[in-house]
Amino acid sequence: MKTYKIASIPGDGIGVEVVDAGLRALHALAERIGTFQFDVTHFDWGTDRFKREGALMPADGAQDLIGFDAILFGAVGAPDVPDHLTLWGLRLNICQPLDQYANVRPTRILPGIKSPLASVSDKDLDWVIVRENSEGEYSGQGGRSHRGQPQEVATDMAVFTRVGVERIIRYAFELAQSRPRKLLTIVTKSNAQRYGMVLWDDVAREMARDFPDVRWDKMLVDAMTVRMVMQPQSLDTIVATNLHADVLSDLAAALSGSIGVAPTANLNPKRTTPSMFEPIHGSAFDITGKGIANPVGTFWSAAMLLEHIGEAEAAEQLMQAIESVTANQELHTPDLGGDATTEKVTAALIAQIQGRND
Ligand code: GGG
Repeated sequence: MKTYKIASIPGDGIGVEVVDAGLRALHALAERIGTFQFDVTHFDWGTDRFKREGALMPADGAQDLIGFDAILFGAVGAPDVPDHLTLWGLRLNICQPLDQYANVRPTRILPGIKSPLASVSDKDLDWVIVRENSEGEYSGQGGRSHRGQPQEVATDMAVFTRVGVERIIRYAFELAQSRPRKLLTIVTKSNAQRYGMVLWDDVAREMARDFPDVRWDKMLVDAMTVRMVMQPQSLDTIVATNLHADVLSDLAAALSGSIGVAPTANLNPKRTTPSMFEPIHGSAFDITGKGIANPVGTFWSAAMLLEHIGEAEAAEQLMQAIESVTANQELHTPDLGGDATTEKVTAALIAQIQGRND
């Protein structure tokens, strides 16, 4: 029997609740299939650790994750600690050292879920957003000086390297090529950002020559928000910078019905280090501990994890179970307009995996 080593990092807020649900789903699936199992190691990294020990994770914590087959992450962020400390102290402190440069965010309208766009059906909205995950506005370059003085200055540099841009645009072309429509939209702001974003345009044009079967077009990020809402069926694979895709993928999640169902893979496509899977949503302190967090985003992220480790059939089974759960309105959590609890949804998913539909 094959054993996969999984690092579990629930983090903050509802991350704890949804990662617990996700791990239960993964164990149930492994038991049902019987050819593999999971060896899970839990890491108590997050804001509670920050309050106790002054850091969300150990200084060389990313090194502790080397050797795992994958990481299942929950969420980071707390109401009483500045967000830039928590984000940089945990999530980015893992993604950057492990070079998880491709952040992949599929968006579909799952069965039983209604898009807020009145006339949009599930066939009209089937996207994958590829978020550059290592540089751009999240490079970590910048600073703040002359604090408190009128001439105080603060910068966050948007850094784009040819290596960084080429590898993410190549990844996006390959992904677009693997999907039936072979359609890629490259999002920039190259009218206003005339250096880094023009580099993106140049690389896209050069790279397109290697993918003659992929149709591609370019959009400015502001116009892209309009196209996502007005012509969702005109899009398939989308690639954008770290910041632009962060924003666009939240819009995409909302258009698919709820951010609670949206998944993410932070991939190291070269597989030199483990990749990390997490729901898009954050820690949601307003509902933490109430037992009503939507676990579907984590289940879908777990399906992406299975696909990544080579268990494609198990991933497919998990997606089918997810879709049968979302199809049942009684299993919708409050973010989807229902009153189901995390536990009820998780139990129903596990029953589906086990072939018990009670
Ligand atoms: N599970 C996703 C999460 O915890 N996100 C927190 C957050 O603030 N993310 C910002 C970002 O993705 O750049």
